Amino acid sequence: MGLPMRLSRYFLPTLKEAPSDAQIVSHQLMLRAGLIRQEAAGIYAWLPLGLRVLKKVEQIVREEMDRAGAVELLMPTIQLADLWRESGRYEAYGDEMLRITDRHKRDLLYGPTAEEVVTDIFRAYVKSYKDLPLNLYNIQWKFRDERRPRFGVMRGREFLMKDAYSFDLNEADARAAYNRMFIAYLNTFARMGLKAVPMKADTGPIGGDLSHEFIVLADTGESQVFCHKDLVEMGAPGPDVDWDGDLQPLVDQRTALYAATEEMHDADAFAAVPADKQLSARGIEVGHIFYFGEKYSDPMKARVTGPDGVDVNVHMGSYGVGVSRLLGAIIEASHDEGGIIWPEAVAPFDLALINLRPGDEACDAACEQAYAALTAAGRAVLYDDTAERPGGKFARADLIGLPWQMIVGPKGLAEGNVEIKNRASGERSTAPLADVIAGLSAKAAA
Ligand code: 5CA
Repeated sequence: MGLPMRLSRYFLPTLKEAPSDAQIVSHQLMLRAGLIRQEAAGIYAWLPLGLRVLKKVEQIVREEMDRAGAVELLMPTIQLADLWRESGRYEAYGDEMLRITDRHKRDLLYGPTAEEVVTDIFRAYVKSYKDLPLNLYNIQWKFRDERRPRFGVMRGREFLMKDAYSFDLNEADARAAYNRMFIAYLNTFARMGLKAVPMKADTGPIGGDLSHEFIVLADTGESQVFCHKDLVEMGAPGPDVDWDGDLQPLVDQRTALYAATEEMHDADAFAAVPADKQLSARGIEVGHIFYFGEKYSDPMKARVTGPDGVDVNVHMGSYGVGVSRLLGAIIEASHDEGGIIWPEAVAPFDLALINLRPGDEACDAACEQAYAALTAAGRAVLYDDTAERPGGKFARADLIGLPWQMIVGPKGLAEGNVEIKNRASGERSTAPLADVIAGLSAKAAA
């Protein structure tokens, strides 16, 4: 659902050709379809169509976090260097951190992640084990001064991340929190039409000893992936899991199957996977979860009083999703020669309504009728009422990849018919206007 739009009044600057420095198909298509514009290396403006998709992806992430019991807040992009000195990460983080000085010569930084800030908020308010478990998340812009920003939003310098942080009394509870996020991630990516496989991972500068990456399989991915085919086919548990029950069996089911990236690869273990179940592919990391225990709570003194009256460090985990990167990943996984094929759940509009002859009384009347009726039925319609020639309209509709196209022209209308095309399958059919409106309206209700 969402506001409908007349293309003549919209801002959709599509390009015939992508700039030559766009190397991968998702980057090319995001530029050509008018989703983003590069303002500086790794820094993008989100154009109206891109923003609509970004918000939809963000909303799916939000809903699955909420379902898993996490609580949303919003932390600032600009953080105090002193907090990072407390955790010991200020020097260690290195050149990827964008450091800023304010007019009082105070050291600030643009947050690359928010473990320190969230721990500071936690310790200010939470003093008792009775307030645990707690999982706080936000969806906020991050900045990492990547050495090689590339592939558009895939490896940006400024990017949108969902980051969640769990606080628990002990390791067993923290592991239950970790498992909740693990399952929530499987559900999140499946809702976007993606096959994301969990892989045991390195913890890097975030720290800790338990970590999984979630990797979307795509030929242009930066990670080399070795995994068991069944892991890819298994799908997500769905919304009906018992969030307060023991999720360990569901997690074990997946982690029992071999999966690794190039860095963590164990060739002998992979060789033990039956030959017809071996999958060597490439992939894109869209999420990364970490359990790191007391790594931040100890130096930053995030403590609660336990049931026995003794103060203890809380056990923490952090859970990231690359929200802006997901747009690139979805396009890598879903496109053809004509352009993007948005999965329905994240499409910027539900359908393109294409008027082949604006100014023709019958065409205009039919389009206005469809526009009003479908909007009333909850469908988000992008109405192409521009003066462009039919060929250009068809190419643009394919490029921007809305799930349906409804094509209204004088010939068909003379017999009371319009054409409907499914972007993904390419299937076309012709039917009376009223039937097509009813059919598309029913899809919204379903
Ligand atoms: N603090 C932890 C978890 S909240 C953290 O920062 N993890 S991370 O470094 O793995 O980042 C989380 C996710 O953000 C990654 O899985 C990836 O999908 C996305 N991400 C990381 N760096 C970039 C980047 N330069 N451009 C786009 N997305 C990125």
